Amino acid sequence: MIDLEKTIDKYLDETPIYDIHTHLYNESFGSLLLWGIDELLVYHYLLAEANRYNPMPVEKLWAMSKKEMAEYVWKTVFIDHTPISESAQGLLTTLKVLGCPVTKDLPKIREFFSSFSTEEYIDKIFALSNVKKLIMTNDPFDDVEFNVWEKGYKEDPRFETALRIDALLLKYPQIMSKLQRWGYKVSPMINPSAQEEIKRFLRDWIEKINPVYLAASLPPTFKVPENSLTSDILLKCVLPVCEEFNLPFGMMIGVKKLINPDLKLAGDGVGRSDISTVEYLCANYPKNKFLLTYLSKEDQHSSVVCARKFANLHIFGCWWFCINPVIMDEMTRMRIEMIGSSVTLHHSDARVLDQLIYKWLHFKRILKTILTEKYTTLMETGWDLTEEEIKRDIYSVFGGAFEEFISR
Ligand code: FIX
Ligand code: ZN
Repeated sequence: MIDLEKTIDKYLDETPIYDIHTHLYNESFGSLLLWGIDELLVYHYLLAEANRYNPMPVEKLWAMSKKEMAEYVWKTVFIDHTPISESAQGLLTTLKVLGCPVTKDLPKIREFFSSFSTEEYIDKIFALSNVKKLIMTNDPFDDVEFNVWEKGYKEDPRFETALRIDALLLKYPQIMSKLQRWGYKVSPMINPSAQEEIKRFLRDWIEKINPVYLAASLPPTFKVPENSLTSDILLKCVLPVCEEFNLPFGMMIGVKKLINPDLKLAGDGVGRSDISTVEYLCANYPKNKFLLTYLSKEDQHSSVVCARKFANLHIFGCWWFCINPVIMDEMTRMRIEMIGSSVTLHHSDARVLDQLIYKWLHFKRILKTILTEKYTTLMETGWDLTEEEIKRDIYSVFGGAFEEFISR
């Protein structure tokens, strides 16, 4: 008879994690790689929370230096109020695991971070979070990133790539001139020759950055098929190339961009989506593979039902407004109860390297309770559950199922 709690603790702690969606960058991307206390403090989740407690005129907010903005968030969220929100607690969890003094004295915290080089800090975070590798978000239409790919990219096997095509799908008229400047003979209408050029662009970037998948963040209104540029580009260009390279297309659905534009990155909202588009894609494009995560809590159940119907659909993560214990608990239970371990239960979506620590540790706390319950009822049937099977399950939901899905 295994010691259930000890075994679950062991493998939650020891199982290397494959973090399949982040906004992190390896060291060759320079200033795009964010780490340290000031970056942690100005994270857009915390900035939005500070703005609620102590709203600032928008011109004053964005005139602040990063150091000033960090001090505004620190004072507002951590000193003038109790840091009980998930993002605030997450920052403190990270400090604790790093061995940094968890003090109300911000200069003392800053002193701790000043003692690391970027290279040694990257190694430290991977070791402490037990993330074995992560997937970046690589957007060819971002000028800073484009220049790195042109001039300075150096591979670090811990940082894999994903080709992010939001602009191609959602802002084609605005980025068409860029494609033309790069030598792709595209036109306003997605006619057969434009389709070929868009496919050539996708093939060129797949060859250049070797992505694990293509992906886009999509609005709640995302619908295919429909008479739209998005639908035409997706169905006539993206999916054929994804099939050609056996790459999944990742859909992150439910973002209402800039419902409060004054908050910039912190200004996005959430909306309910319609699962019928995902059902249509999975059913009508059986040779394509799809990844899916919904932003709305209310859409989680339909995504699990859809995943149960289609083996070419892999659902993942507790995304953004779902990365809160109350929602992570509900959606993780739904997933395990309906599709077992054929799912990637979490991703960090980290924008600041240090966040890998708390985004995973806080999720593991939830998963420990759920797995203990599920294995207890399983063993009560008389099933002879082994330590190896628990190890296998945790490996699966921490990226193993994803690796199997992409290797098909
Ligand atoms: O589209 C995305 O990948 C989102 O995750 C981001 O846009 C969002 O700002 C974020 O970082 C959420 O965690
Ligand atoms: Zn993201």
